[in-house]
Amino acid sequence: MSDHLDTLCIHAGQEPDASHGAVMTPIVLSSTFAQDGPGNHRGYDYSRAGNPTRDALEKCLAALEGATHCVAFGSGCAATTAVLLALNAGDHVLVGDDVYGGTFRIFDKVLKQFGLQSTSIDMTDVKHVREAMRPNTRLIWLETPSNPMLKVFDIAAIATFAREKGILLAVDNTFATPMLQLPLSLGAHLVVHSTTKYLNGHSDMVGGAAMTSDETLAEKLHFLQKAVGAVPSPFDCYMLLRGLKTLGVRMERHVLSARHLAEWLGSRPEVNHVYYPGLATHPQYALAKKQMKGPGGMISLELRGGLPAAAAFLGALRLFVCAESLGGVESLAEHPAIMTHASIPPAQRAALGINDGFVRLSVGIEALSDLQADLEGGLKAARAAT
Ligand code: P1T
Repeated sequence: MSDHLDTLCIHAGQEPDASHGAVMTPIVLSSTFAQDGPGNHRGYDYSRAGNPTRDALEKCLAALEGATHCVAFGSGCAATTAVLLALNAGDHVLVGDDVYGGTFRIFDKVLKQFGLQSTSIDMTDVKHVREAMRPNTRLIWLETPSNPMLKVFDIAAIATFAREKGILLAVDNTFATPMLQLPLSLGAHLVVHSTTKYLNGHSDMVGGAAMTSDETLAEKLHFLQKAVGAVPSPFDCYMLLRGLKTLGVRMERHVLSARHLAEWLGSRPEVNHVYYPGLATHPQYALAKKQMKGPGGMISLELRGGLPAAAAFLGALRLFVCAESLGGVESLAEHPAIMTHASIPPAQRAALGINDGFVRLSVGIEALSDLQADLEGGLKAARAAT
C-alpha cells in the first residue's frame, strides 16, 4: 500500500470484509468466538483479548505512526496507565513539566502508591533531562506540543539522549497527530494518543492508543491490554476508524484557521500573550518548524484582567463552546486552571503561566470569519469586565 498518510487513514487495516465484501469495516459486537475444538479457534477467542474491529483500528493507527504495533485502549488515560504498568515498582520516570492534568494525576495520585517515582522537568533544554536523570530512570515521558502551554520539545535530541542511556522515550502525540509529527521517525520508542481528540475528530467517543516498533514493548502492552482489560468497545473502534478517514483534510483546516487566529489575537490589546508554535514570538518557533509539518490547531492565550476577563470571555462566546477536550470539528474554549489542569498543584501551574487569565482554544473547522467574529465578541466582553 502507498505510504501516503492520507491514503493510509482511509485504507490501512481496512480490506473489504472477507465473508460479505463489506467495504466499511463491520462492527463485530460478539464478546466470544466459536472454537472448532478446545483451543482451536480462527484467530479470536474472546473480545477482551482480540476483536476484528479493534484489529482493523490497530492496524490503521500503527500504519499512521509508522509503527509495527498499535495497542488500543478505552481512553487516553488507560493507554498512559498501561505504558506505565510496563515499568516496575522503584523505577523512575522523567515527565515533561507541562502535561494534561489527568496524566499528571496518574503519576501523582495513582502509581506513586505502587512505588513508581517521577520528576516533572522543563525539557526545552536537553541539559535539564541529563541533570534530572537518576540511576533508576527508565522512561522519559513528554507531550509536544504540550497541554496547555504548547511548549515544543526536541524529540530527536531527547531520543538520542534516551538511547545513549538505554532508557525509553514515550511521546504523547495527541496535539500534533501523525499528520503533523511522527515521533517514531525521530527516534522515540513509543507514541501515545488520546484518540478522543483529533484522531476521532468528532467528540463522540473516548479512546486511547499506544504505538511502537519495539517488539518487547509491544508484547508487554498487548499483555497488559488483555490482562488489565481497559479495551475500547467495537463500536468505538468503528467510530474512530470512521473519523480517521478525514484526518488529513481536517488537520489542514485546523492549522490554517488557528494560524490566522493566533496572529490576529496577538495584535489585540485585551490579550497579554498568545502561545502558538506557529508564531515567530514562540520560544521554540524554529524547532516547531523543523520538527512539525504545521503548528497545530490549539492556541492558548493570557487575557489582561485575570479571572473576571476570562470568565466574561468564555461566557460571551457562542460558537466556541466552553468545554473540556479538544480536536473536534467544533471549536471549544476552556479555562485550564479551573477545568482540565485543576489537578496540577497551584504552585506548578503558576510557574508554568497557567494563571487566572489563561484560556485554551481548540480551533474547529467552522468558517474562519465566524470564528473570528465570535472571538471578537469574547474580547469585547473581557474588556468590559475589567
Ligand atoms: O481523556 P482521555 O482520552 O483519557 O485522554 C487523556 C489525555 C492524554 N493526553 C493528552 C495530551 C490529553 O490532552 C488528554 C485529555 N485531555 C483533555 C481532556 C483536555 O481537555 O485537555
